[in-house]
Amino acid sequence: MSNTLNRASLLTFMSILAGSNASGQVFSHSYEQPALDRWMYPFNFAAGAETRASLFAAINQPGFDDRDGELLIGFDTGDDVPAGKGRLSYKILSATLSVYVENDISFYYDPTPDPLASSYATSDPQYVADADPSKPIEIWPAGYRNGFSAATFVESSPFGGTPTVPPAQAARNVYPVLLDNYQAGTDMSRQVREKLPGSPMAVARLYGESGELTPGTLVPQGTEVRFTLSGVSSANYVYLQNALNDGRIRLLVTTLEPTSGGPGGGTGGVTYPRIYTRENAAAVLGYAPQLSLEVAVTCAADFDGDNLVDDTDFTYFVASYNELLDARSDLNGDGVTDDADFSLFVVAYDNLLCD
Ligand SMILES: [Ca+2]
Ligand SMILES: [Ca+2]
Ligand SMILES: [Ca+2]
Ligand SMILES: [Ca+2]
Repeated sequence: MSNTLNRASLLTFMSILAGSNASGQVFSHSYEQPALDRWMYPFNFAAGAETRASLFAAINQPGFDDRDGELLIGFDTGDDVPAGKGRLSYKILSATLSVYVENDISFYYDPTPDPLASSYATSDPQYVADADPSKPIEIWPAGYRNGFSAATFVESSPFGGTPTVPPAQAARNVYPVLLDNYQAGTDMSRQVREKLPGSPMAVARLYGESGELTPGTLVPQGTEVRFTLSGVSSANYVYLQNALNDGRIRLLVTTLEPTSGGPGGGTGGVTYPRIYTRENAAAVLGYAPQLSLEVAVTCAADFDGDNLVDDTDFTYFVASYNELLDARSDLNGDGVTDDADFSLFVVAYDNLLCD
């Protein structure tokens, strides 16, 4: 009992101390436009300079990826959140990425994941009907091939390797990737035809001037497409931590909303989202892709970034520990939270204050 009281008093004292003598620090920044945005589409001949990006799928069309028209967005964060502190130092307190709809009343708002089988051919025995109109807009980590990486792929870099003549199935240099805790990845470009299970990092919620749109309604021009990147899965959290450590966040905005007849939608008109890029004249009006970030850079066991390792952090730790294969409370950097991490947590908890 007296121990508890002593600890409580000490905690109050240390909280005051932490405010003035913090080795840990919280960094907040809002980016009004990205360092790069690039429509990833085989027939884009204005690589990086295009003023809008159409998001659509070419499902089961030989020569094309299912996720065909995508938007790669990159923010360079090193000037605002110091890079190179080691993955475990980065605690994402909040992160929101927003892009804005360029076309008017062309697709419906779907805020919920659809079963993958709803994208199968209707003749497929596993096919199920989509319960709500359109497909959600998704965001994925970026995977690379042909020697490219987040450090080397710029918005004017080539779309893909062999085959060099579009369309270029399985050849895009940047692709949406499904990661595990160890950051081994699967290219999800052909998720439908390969019937790959796996969810995106987040699906978008859509907002207009008077709040969130009503699901199932047509989406007006200028609508905010908002992705909440805090509370993402363990593997995606590790991806974001690594990105902050490298000073480069790269993400792909995609959808499985199908099209036919190319970006113009053929004779049926456009039925998929188009997104403003930073090169669009409307970008100066606030329609460029944007990122708001609040990140604590602190000791590994301080999960809420207040520079103390206390009961709040213990509660957070236990949640990951109970999941076993969860990397969000990983303290020794092996990609899982287990007894080895618990031993490290106890030491940090006893120390209370981050260095
Ligand atoms: Ca661009
Ligand atoms: Ca749907
Ligand atoms: Ca803490
Ligand atoms: Ca571990």
